[in-house]
Amino acid sequence: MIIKLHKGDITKMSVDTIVNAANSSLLGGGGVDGAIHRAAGPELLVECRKLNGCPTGKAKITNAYNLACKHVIHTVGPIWKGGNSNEANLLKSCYKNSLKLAEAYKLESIVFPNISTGVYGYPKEEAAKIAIETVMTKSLKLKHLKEITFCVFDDTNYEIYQKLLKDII
Ligand code: AR6
Repeated sequence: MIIKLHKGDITKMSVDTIVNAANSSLLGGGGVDGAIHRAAGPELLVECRKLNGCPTGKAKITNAYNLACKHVIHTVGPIWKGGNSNEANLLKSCYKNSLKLAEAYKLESIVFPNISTGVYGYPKEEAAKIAIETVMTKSLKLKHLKEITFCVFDDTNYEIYQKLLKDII
């Protein structure tokens, strides 16, 4: 299993699947969700309309249309409400359910954005710890996935991930 850290735009990544930090309507939005829908083209929204949304912590998969990857896994992160509203478990579930779905589709590579750390306001360091811990724990049991990448977009997340991953290694 290879775990990578990449700084840049997730929509440019040619892997089996990228993960979208969506909202429960799955009908697009701002941030990484908006960027993914813009780059994929309008057919992505047409497919998403048929999915009837997605609860927080769960994940659904679609085609990737004009993107360089093959699939998009849409997951819905929790909105940060101070930490006592099951946010940590829900965020953990986003990573777990996305990996489970990728495995079910026999995918070999997946890229995660920093789910919930933008508009949804999850504290970045806490979110990074959950992301890394969940992926590391789950990765021991995966059959098909060979490469998991954390795609960071802002400098703060880049520094946090660099430090946490270095500490683990
Ligand atoms: N590539 C990689 N990461 C990105 C990109 C990109 N092109 N653009 C932003 N990020 P956010 P959330 C990072 O707000 O907090 C949407 O409107 C960004 O720096 O996109 O889960 C949805 O529809 C941040 O670290 O997602 C929902 O309504 C991370 O992606 C809501 O936002 C997540 O920021 C979801 O909020």
